Amino acid sequence: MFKKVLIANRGEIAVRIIRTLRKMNIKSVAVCSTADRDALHVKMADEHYCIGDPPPVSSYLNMQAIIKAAIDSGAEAVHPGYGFLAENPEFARKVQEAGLVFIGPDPFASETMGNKTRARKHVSEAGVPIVPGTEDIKSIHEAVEFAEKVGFPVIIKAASGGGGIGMKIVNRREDLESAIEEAQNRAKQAFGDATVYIEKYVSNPHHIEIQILADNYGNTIHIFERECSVQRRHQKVIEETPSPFIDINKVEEMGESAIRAARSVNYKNAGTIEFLVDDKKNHYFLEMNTRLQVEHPVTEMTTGIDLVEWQIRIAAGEKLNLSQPQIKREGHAIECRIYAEDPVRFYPSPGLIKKYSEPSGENIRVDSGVYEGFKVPMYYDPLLAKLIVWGKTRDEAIERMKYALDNFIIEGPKTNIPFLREMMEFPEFVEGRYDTHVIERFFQWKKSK
Ligand code: MV4
Repeated sequence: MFKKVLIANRGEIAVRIIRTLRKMNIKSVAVCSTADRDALHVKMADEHYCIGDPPPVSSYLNMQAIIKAAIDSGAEAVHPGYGFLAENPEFARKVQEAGLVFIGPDPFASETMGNKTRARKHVSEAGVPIVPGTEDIKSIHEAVEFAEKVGFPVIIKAASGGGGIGMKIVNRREDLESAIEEAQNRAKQAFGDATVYIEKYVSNPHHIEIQILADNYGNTIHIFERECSVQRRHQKVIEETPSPFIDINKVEEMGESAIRAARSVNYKNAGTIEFLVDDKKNHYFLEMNTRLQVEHPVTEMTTGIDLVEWQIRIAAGEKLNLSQPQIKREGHAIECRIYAEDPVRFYPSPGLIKKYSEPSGENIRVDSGVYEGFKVPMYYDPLLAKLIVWGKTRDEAIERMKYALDNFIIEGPKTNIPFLREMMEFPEFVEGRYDTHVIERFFQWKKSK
């Protein structure tokens, strides 16, 4: 096993990774920008290296500085967390070339999955259902032909995109040409690649994902699903497992698809396959996230599996000693993401945390990156903490979440806690009959009250 691991990240996920490193008796090395000298992950780590100025390009995206810190510290491996360089194949390659272990899949997997049309082709050839769609669009003629074949609405997506950035829904033939041009321009701006493709638009879908683990010896298992339909502007806000929308037979079917998708790129380590599920409960591959996800704790709370521990063990060459029938789950877990943001306008709200007190109690978990007196920098994602609760039933989990939200005190930055608390009373959420448009309907419900 490794003796020392560097965490190429910040905030709650860096703290989360350090916690498991400590449990495994592995020394932790933090990196930080000059805006994060007093950050919690720096205080928690056994040692730290300041790697650059506050803007991410100078620090948390600075591959050379991070790799130098890893070498100088004597770390044997690098855990990338999520975001920043986690899914960057060039970073994984550079880490490996420096003689270090990258705690994640080989660059081939992140490279293949990073290109959405390539990923679709790859998994579809392995027998995974995909939404009817085109390959990379080379002429407006191809686009028109496809849209007329499947019918409107269609959705234009960036081949180098993901996570909903640069998507455009088109309802009418006469809007298609200009929409493609606009999508190409945006894709070029956001990803440096103007390539787009078109899919049939699935209306009011569910966003459900499957967690997988794969070792270096051909063992690939799935660890059930997470329902992630509560999102706003493609930012997830609340996640839960089990999904109230699908039964265990459907989960097993999606689990099989997920394993096929992972195997198709010779996937190793922890990964997540995102699916759209339509009203008839057909599932379609959306994309694969080749990293640990923000919402991994709901899987941990219901299965008792420490996903970070398995990431490290797999990277160190251990065999998965868990077989599919051994993976059992119990009860229900819900995660609320606590953002430093204006709850009405959703603007980021950084600044000094004047008062901070976490809820505690049985079956309440808080994964936090902050503390009282910390000044939340303006340069990064405004996620302060994640609140995760477990209950024997979904109703019990919701009740516990209400209690926990009522006892989470954060003063200074504005937070979305009031929004989350109200959501726990929104009938559609409480009854578990929501889809990806639930937040829009929540605001209508509030207005009508
Ligand atoms: C779609 C879709 C409907 N049809 N693709 C959003 C995130 C990204 N991973 C893919 N996403 C979607 N892709 C097809 N063919 C619906 C979504 C989607 C969505 C779309 C518009 C507004 C909110 C949404 C929330 C979740 C998913």
